[in-house]
Amino acid sequence: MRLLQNGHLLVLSLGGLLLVGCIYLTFTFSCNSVDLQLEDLQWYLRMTKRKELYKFRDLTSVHGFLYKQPSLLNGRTDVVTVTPWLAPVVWEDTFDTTLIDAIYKTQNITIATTVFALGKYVRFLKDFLESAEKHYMQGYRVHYYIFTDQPEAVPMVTLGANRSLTTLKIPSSNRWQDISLGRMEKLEKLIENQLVNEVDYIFSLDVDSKFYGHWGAETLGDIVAVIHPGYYSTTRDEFPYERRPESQAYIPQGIGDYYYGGAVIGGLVKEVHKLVKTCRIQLDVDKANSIEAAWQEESHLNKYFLYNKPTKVLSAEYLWQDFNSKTDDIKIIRFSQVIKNYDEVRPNP
Ligand code: UD2
Repeated sequence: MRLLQNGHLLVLSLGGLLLVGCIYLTFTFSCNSVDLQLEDLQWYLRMTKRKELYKFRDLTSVHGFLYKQPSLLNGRTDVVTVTPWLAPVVWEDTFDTTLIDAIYKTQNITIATTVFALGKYVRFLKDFLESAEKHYMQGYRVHYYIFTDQPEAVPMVTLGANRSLTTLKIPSSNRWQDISLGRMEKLEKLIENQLVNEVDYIFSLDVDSKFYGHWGAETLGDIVAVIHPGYYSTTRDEFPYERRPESQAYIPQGIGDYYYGGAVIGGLVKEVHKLVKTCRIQLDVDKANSIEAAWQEESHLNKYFLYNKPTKVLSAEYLWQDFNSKTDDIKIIRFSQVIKNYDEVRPNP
């Protein structure tokens, strides 16, 4: 009798375990099918295979390398060099290029650099590329990806050692807003289809711009934003964030850190993928609701960075505008938007 009771108990326990297991599996699979699409899963597996991705977070320095002693008492006092969430804000005199290079050059990294040059914007490519070859990531492996509707118009610019260029043909649009907005989706696909296995970092840059000074590995970080030069001394309520609650880019008055420019997005390929995918999804929702954010993808970018703080912030030295005169706190202009006749270069007003 006692044996029979023990047997029942055993059967009941096993049955219970089986039931719990089934419930767990059903729950897990149904959750996955909602939250984790198959493509996300495949993407995750591909990324985790790249274990070396995480080595970039180690800032290993070379033994015996000599450089100027860093000070804890003397430094820039005219500008803020760290955000309230402790991400560095990169200004001249906040970093030592020789030390930065000693750290990053041992990492054997490749930096993808994407630009879009559609319609009349192909005219900006020559100055962009020639100036990049003088100032941008010198000594590092750089692969430019040029998205254009006119591959034949991509200028022949002599590239330095370890620098390469791929032209990717895409259709243009008769609305400049769509060109600017469409960059998120194109970057998402490029990263997924190609860059994930080929490069370590990526920068997406506006083509109607030129490099005037050093832009190096001090700009590398997990996820990197740039301060928009037009708003670095204004209050958050003056930022041109999207203010309509109907848009996915909505940021109410009274909140916000900085106003970031859409002309520069950078970071580890995995982190930039997360950013562009999130923004693309939000843009799709807005499109379905027939709403376009005030500053297109820049508005969505600002929303993203409000809730996913950048790990490095580039000061306005890294995104100036040629029509602005230099201010005292900007000791060097490194990258700047050239003056353009909007009515003449854009396909629509
Ligand atoms: C701002 C942003 C820009 C983007 C835009 C969104 C800065 C300095 N600039 O500049 O990054 O967020 O607002 O409204 O932060 N393009 C073409 N062909 C065209 C039109 C655009 O290739 O006919 C590409 C090109 O790479 C260009 C980029 O889209 O650099 C942004 O367009 P824009 O420079 O005309 O935008 P803008 O000046 O309003």
